Amino acid sequence: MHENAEVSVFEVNIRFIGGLLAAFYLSGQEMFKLKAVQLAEKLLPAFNTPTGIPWAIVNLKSGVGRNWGWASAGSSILAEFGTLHMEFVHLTYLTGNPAYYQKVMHIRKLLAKMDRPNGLYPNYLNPRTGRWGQHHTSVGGLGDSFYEYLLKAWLMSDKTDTEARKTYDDAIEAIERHLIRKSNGGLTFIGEWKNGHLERKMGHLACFAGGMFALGADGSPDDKAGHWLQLGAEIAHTCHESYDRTVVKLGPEAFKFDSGLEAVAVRQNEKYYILRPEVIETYWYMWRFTHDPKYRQWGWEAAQAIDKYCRVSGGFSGMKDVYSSNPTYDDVQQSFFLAETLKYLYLLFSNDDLMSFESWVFNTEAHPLPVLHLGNITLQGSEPAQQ
Ligand code: DMJ
Repeated sequence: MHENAEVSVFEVNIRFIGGLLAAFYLSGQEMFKLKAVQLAEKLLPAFNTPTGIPWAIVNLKSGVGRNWGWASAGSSILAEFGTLHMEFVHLTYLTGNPAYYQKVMHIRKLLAKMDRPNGLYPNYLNPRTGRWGQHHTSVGGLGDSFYEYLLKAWLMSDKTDTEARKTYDDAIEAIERHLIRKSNGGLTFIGEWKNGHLERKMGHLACFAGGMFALGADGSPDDKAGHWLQLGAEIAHTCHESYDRTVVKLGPEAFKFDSGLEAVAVRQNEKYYILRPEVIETYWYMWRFTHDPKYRQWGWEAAQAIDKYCRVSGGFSGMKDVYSSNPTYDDVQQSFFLAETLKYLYLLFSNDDLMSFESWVFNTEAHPLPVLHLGNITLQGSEPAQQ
């Protein structure tokens, strides 16, 4: 932990802190809580920026932060600084130290004050100036879990965090208006917004949104629960098509809806599958809310395909081309394969009372955190922030 090494604030939070917190809640062993808190302390220096929007990367020893070289104009990434809320609220809840809660609430307040082009949140925000970078908006990579955490902040608060719910509702309304379209062949997809132009391409990552729309349906304004559940089902269908239209029956990293193409990858470097969970995640949520057996059938197809094409002698591997029956492996078993893909498959074939939605909310890495029944407890606390 005192290594002179740089880490991603987002990755450490969703995988390690989220995983340790879930391990603590599930086992009751203090050691997991202690480790989560020690790790979180190491991330706090990342928030020492002129705006309080954290750097993407922090050095565990020196506390010096920086951003990814590829990010627009030195920006931090929406899906990274916007995916800390659940874990940080739990850290304050468990320790009584208000610092974590204050950090993520500060991010929320700052975002609430900013102008949004067409009501959309760009993926890039400069932590020095507090200005947006390029006006790119995505429900896939670079944007995805920001929207997920707005909804889950509300669910995790036992639906008392109505500010989070309203922010989520406004965000997905703008997304539906500007990013969601139906293809000529009748497939609903979520495109990417780039400087006023809609790119008719959907990433595998964006497939999680089907589950998110279903999870958020109950509690949506204007009696639109049925509408959001239906949209969730349409996204699930489209993402299943992206799997079904391949040779191996596992979907590509990104697929297009353009010039006669429907739900297929075009570029060679978008044809890979790296054991990602989002499509199976959406099947699980859709199953829970509808009990339509097709979701279990689709999940089983994916499980069989993973077993057939991704199993290698040392475990499971990603593959480079889902349109080839002779897979070339990338020789990596991503950590989200166990944390998410297999967990969501397991849950898809389990009863609804296993990790019920009344009691648990899954972080973006599928680590379950309990719903907090705070009653009159205020998280701001009275103790000074420790830094
Ligand atoms: C996971 O690490 C998380 O779900 C993240 O939010 C984005 N997707 C990857 C796995 O594909």
